[in-house]
Amino acid sequence: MDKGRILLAVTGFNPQRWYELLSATRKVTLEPDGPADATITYAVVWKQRPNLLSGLPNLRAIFSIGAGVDHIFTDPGLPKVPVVRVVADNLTQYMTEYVVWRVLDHHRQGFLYRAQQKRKVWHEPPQRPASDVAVGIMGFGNLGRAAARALLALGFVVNGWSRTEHKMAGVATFHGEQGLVPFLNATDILVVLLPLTNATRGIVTYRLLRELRSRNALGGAVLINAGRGRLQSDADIFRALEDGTLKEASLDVFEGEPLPKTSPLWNHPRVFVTPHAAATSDPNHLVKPMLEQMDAFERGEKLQNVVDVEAGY
Ligand code: NDP
Ligand code: OXD
Repeated sequence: MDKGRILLAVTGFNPQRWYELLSATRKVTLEPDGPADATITYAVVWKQRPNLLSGLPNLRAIFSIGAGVDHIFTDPGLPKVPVVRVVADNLTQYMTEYVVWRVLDHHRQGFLYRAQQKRKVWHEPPQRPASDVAVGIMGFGNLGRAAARALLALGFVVNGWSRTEHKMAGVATFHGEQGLVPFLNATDILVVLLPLTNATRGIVTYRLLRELRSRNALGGAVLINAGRGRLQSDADIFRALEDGTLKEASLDVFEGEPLPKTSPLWNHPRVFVTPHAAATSDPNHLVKPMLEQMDAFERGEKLQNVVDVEAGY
């Protein structure tokens, strides 16, 4: 089998580096040569333009530039070929760093100290051990489990919630609808690492946040969302912060991105905002395994990390 040509279909950022690296071993096209371009075998995509891929007669697989694939499934004309997502040490490491960074900042009272520094206040509040704080990871997949291992090593109590049952030494695991409330009731810091699917859209509501343990060592419940913005209601989070349901939040993702300048979350004194930057997809680390997968596929091997289209992740 010849080396198949790649269509690189990206919106929202400049794909130049992806183009250069993918071109190292294969021919790469940025725009198909007409709707039925027969030269294209693979598509490497991030939020591709709708219907761009429909009708490419020789398309064999779609490679997501990210771990999430919701940006692909919004395409009404998505062809029925395997969709491969990113599972890579580099991306997992970035996400673990983000989760540990944000959990430690909330745990070690970063918001309080930054406010004190502004006012030149020299005051040491009481400290508490990590073992008094339970971090609940909602979405106990590749990224959630890696974050759990790092948090366990720091001494936190760790809970995990997933769709199907998982076991991990040292972690209290919960699954399915029946496991959700018990999981939340045992959690002080909620870390959301779910994919966006029909089953998870809008799951982080005010009602859900009310189930977190707020009489706790931290003095309130904390939300960290690095999954997807449309898992949450921004308005519900604001409400929860205002009435004390939430003490603080770290938000990397939002219902609408970029976060509108009018959003009250930007200036909230107990919210830490990052611009969907928890774990960047770095072509310097991700292109090589993508090209290797294409080579292996052409040798007759099975594609790895193929998404379950029914489940949506
Ligand atoms: P995985 O597919 O490995 O894990 C997803 C987890 O969510 C699994 O544990 C899965 O359960 C669980 N899950 C899915 N649907 C449900 C449901 N209906 N109810 C309960 N649990 C559910 O994905 P990753 O860990 O690799 O990535 C997670 C998400 O992180 C991505 O989809 C993406 O949206 C986001 N992300 C964000 C980034 C950022 O920069 N902000 C960067 C990278 C990823 P089960 O184990 O039973 O299948
Ligand atoms: C991803 C992302 O899904 O960056 O990888 O959001």
